[in-house]
Amino acid sequence: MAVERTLSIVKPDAVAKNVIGQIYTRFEAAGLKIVAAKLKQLSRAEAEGFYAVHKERPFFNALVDFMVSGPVMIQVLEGEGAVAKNRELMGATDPKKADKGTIRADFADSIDANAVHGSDSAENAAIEIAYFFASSEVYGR
Ligand code: RTP
Ligand code: MG
Repeated sequence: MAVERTLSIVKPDAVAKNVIGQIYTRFEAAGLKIVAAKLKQLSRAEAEGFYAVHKERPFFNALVDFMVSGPVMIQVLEGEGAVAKNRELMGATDPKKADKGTIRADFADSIDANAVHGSDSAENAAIEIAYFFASSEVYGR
């Protein structure tokens, strides 16, 4: 499997719960390397732009409200099959449906406050990484 990169966000609920380190430990234990990271309060415009694919969806305003409710921890993860591996670690969007032992099962409260974001394809990962990081800020291989 190819070494690839994915964009991960620890969302405001998990930052407020003080579990950034516990989530990072899961990435590292799965062989994913953190090659860029920043703690950031998103503006409304930044959150709307990031989730623009969802702008016609009924949950869009609630999603943006939530994403600007506090700082988020944004990172680039690098490793073999990083996109799928991160999605596996995260678990299903709705924590009630997430497998035991996944990040969302263990740290998320609801489908809105669901602890983490992860890119859903290598193509979107490249777009999402460029949305938050200059190439000079990513320290991968
Ligand atoms: P994410 O993009 O945040 O990693 O989550 P995801 O791929 O698992 O889910 P996605 O379909 O991309 O939806 C983005 C975020 O919108 C919220 N959502 N709410 N109320 C709803 O039916 C609903 N559906 C999605 C979730 O917070 C989800 O993470
Ligand atoms: Mg998504």
